[in-house]
Amino acid sequence: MSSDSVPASTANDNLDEQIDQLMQYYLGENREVRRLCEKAKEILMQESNVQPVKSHVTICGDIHGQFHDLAELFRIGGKCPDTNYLFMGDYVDRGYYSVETVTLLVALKVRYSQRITILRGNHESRQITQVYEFYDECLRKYGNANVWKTFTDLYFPLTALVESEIFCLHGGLSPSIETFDDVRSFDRVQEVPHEGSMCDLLWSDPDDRWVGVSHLGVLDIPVAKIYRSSLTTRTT
Ligand SMILES: [Mn+2]
Repeated sequence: MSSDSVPASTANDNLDEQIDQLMQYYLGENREVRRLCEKAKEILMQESNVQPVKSHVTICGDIHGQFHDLAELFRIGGKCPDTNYLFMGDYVDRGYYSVETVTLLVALKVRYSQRITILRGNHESRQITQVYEFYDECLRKYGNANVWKTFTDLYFPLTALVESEIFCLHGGLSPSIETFDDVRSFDRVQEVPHEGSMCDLLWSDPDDRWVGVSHLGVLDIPVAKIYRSSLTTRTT
């Protein structure tokens, strides 16, 4: 029987079991991780570079392999799908549990695609993860780079727009982006370029001199707020 013919309820039972394990620092097997990522990729490829998100949603910043912090976040904020989540990138590097962290988030995305949105951060990149910890962690935990390759081939959406009002992204705006359609038109299935507008979305930092002004005026709809990845908050 091909995997496609497994009834959805059975597939979900298996996935629920897998998620329960992943919540306990479980390190997925190479094959399991690859299967999860294949399913996640199908879902993610349907999503926009400016992914629409409905309120209420809890918006979270960098996790950076700090699995304990992610577990604490779910403990305080409620588990997915009881609470809807929007993560703004940087799941890997720095902490010791990058694999466990990103595997759990991707598993939740596969199970509850409408309840959790996962954006790309500047660390969701082959180049950066080789300089920092994720690549080495995969080698250490799996003995090869397959899992690293699988995760860095996912290409999460670049930004999200909550209720057409709150623009969420990992980095910041770009002087060369004038409309949301500019963002929608990027081909995001690539390494983050070293310069240019897609690089700005993932890398730029706020500048105190421009708070409240920034490049807001050039976006094509009034955006009430812009959330960057350094904030964790809940919309009302
Ligand atoms: Mn970061």
